[in-house]
Amino acid sequence: MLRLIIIALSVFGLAAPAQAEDGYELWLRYPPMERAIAKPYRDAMQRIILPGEPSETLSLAISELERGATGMLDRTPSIDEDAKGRGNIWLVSGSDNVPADTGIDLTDLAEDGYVIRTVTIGKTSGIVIASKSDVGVLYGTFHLLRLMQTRADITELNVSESPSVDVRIMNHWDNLDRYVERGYSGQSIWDWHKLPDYIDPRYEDYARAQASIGINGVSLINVNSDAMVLTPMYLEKTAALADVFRPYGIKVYQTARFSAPMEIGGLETADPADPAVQQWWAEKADEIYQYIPDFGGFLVKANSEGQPGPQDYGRNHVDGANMLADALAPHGGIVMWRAFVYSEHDDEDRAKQAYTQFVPLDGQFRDNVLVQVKNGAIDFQPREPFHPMFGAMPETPLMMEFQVTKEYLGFATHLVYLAPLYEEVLEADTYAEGEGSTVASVVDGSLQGQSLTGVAGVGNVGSDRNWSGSHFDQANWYAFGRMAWDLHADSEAIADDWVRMTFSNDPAFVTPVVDMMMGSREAAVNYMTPLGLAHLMATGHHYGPGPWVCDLGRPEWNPCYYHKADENGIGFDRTETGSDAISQYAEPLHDLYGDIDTVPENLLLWFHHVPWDHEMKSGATLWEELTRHYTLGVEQVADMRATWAGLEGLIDDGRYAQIAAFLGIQEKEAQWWRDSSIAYFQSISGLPLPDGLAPPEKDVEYYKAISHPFAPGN
Ligand code: BDP
Repeated sequence: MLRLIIIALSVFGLAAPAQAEDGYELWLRYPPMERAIAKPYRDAMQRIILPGEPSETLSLAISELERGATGMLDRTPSIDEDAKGRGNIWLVSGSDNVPADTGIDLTDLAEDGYVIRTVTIGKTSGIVIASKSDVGVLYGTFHLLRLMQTRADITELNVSESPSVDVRIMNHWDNLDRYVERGYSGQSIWDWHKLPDYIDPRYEDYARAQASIGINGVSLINVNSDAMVLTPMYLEKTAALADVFRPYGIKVYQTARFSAPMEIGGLETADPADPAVQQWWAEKADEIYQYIPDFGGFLVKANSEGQPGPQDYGRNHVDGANMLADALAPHGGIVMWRAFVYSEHDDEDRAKQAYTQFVPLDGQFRDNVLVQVKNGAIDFQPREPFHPMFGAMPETPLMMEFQVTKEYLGFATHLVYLAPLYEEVLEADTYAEGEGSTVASVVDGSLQGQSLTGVAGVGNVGSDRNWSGSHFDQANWYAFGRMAWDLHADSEAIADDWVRMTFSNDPAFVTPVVDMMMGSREAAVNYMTPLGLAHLMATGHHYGPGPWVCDLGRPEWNPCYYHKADENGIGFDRTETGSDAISQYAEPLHDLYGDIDTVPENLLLWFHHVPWDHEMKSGATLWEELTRHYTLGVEQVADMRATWAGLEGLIDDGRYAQIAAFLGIQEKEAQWWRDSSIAYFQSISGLPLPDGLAPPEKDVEYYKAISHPFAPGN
């Protein structure tokens, strides 16, 4: 019987293998291992030991091991109740089932943590993958396979892993009509029209990929939400997706439109203080849990960019979040209330508004509310200082929101590996409780003692065959999961794993590609927004440069608002003489950022309006340095392209060629960014170009006239 279930799962439970090397298999390809090194891996994979009937989740772990072993080693391990000799892999779920005499103690592990250990039990030996839960065993299985995929030594394993945070969620910004806001990889993968009756096999492949990196939550639609998703018709569809995801340890969440009681409930108000509104949400929650007993909860964008919210009724974020939290609490659900708020009716520096609104509310949110904060105070820019809310709300759990889709970083075609950006933010010291108060320690609750914790990533998954719109953007999805699991994970080590799993273990390929990835984010900063500049992208779609845009109705939608270039200098004065945003940072950052001589140069223009002739650390003037950074960014992309050209033949031609073409686009666009930015800022500074610097190809009017009305994702 057991065997039958497993065979059935292997044959029918997963989608048919994709065509060769089109990116569909992501980092889970399992190509044949080089014969010369396969022996220890083959020896280790003889038998899977699992007493009794496996749960659905454990069956997935077994299928995955089979798939990995068959692909990499051309051997299918047998499945047994009892171990024999060497080469056993014990799958152990639950502390009570840990084999005696292994010394394995699961007590200190998180529920979904795991250990992987090489053991000898009597006359048998092999590898134990043990967790308190089935999904922990599945995570451990993926970890073991990763070690094999990356050719790690698996003869003396002693791995112990617990995730940094509880909720590790991908936020989809997908609309019900399948258009993906800020999506560059095709349509939404959720085919709402055909749900619940047709379950696209891709849903399961998606869940498998997410589980392989420890993701345990998915919010399905756009934060600019549609109340319809809470109607019975859509709850039934959502439930069908939840059923697919459940065995993979993934819960579904939905975005909750604050005005839903009016739009689909027939009420005249959505005022959170109104008992009828409270009752409507409580009943809605009851209804949702009838469809989806393990529904995760709501993600809410309220009173931001025109979305409805409690402030429409003179209430605040606490009133809104707590009402929804109360509705979900009896069912164990949570609210992720977004702090991405700013208003055109507020004259305060946009970078200050979220802190101003939220920090006074510290301590007032219910226990099942997470406040979800973007990594920076403006909006997913190539570089921003960490959001000053981190550390400033000791009584409130703050959830990190990263963007995985590259809205402001060149869409799908630019190779920009984002893990160094995530790492920079997570490792930043807030000084909230003295030195060493990193953002990571705020987010994981260790600094200020929050018990509910989470990390969200705005996803880049779509209907494109390669899921992410480009092969290298898969790395951002992958790295997001790995870093949500381990907030201290090393971005370079993740890149190394990803390259090996996705392409090849050949050092002649791995080393240069990892180097290229590691430098790629800084290259993008250089050719787009160097030295602390931000938000200079063209209007609306954010594709390409638009630093000259100054006339939009809402001031904070204009790039001019952010760079404030004039004949004297450039940059946003956020010191006491300006918006005083520096006062939102703890000491010594307040002073460090506030002083033009001590602020890190890569944030200079974020915090200061700086004269063009200001002397930089290099001895050059700001103007010279700015133009050099733009130029350097283009050179860095040209280097990436040259590196890639030298790798032809080391991987399959199909992926090689697409990446080569995309790097060509990136170089062209980096040049466009550089030339247009220099041309525009020169028209303001009136300064000559530094000696030896190539002038922009065209004049500024040429660049201003470029328009892309159909750029994607808008
Ligand atoms: C901005 C996007 C916009 C989102 C918004 C958000 O341009 O499409 O709706 O963030 O996070 O970056 O709510």
